[in-house]
Amino acid sequence: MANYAVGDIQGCYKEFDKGLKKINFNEKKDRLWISGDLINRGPDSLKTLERIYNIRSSVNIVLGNHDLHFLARHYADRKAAKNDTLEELLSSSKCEKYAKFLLKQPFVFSKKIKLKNGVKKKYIMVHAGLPHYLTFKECMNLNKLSQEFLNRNPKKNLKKIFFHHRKNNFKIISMKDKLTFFINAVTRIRICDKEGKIMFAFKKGLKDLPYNFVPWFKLKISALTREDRLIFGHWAALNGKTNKQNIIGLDTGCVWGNKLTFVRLEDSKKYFIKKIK
Ligand SMILES: [Mn+2]
Repeated sequence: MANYAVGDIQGCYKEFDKGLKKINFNEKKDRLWISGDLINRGPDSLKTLERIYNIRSSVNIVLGNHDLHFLARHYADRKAAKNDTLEELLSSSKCEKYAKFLLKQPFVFSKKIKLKNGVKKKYIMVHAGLPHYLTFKECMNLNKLSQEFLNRNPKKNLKKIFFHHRKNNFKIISMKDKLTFFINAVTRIRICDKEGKIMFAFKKGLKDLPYNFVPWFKLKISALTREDRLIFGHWAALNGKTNKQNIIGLDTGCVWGNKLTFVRLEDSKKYFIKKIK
């Protein structure tokens, strides 16, 4: 029995399938952690969701910005983005089933795992990252409330999430504002200033950091003790590198022609699947 995590699949079904074979994934015994952005931009979103749905009792998922974008297109008439590859999924007779399935997934997931040496370790999984000032308890509480918020009225609340999704100066007044901000932060954060203020539009690499901004994981993450580990995706330009031993980047830009990364959580062994041309 082992726990494997995989980064942003983004509809790269061939590489995902090859990876499951490479790690010898056994859905009866193993668990697969998927760090969000299951679909979009890549060629096979429908097939990818189909496969994940079929092994759903063996997977832990957190939602990413592309998964939310799909939900907003399905439930909230959100316009297509220029590079969307969601048409096959959106017009499929299974679309509603898969949308309902995604809607039930969390934004933050955490579980303790027994490592090879017998030590138990807490893993936290999130798509993009965590605001540094939130404690673990606050994160899990906001996660629960955010899931309820999203499911209570998907159409209205997805509209609210996307209305504010790139606002750096979004004023948080109500609880709904707080949840909207939390959802956008954990699915989109890359950089922030020393106080934790997020610059949502930034998509480049570490060489292009704006003055006074740092990657979110350079700040002291309150939710994470030195013994815990955090896995995330979203930032392909990092190519998995954080220079922090307990913060593991999984997005290695498969959809952009690089590779898909799997990691076995028990011993941190990594498996790479090169983009199949
Ligand atoms: Mn993403």
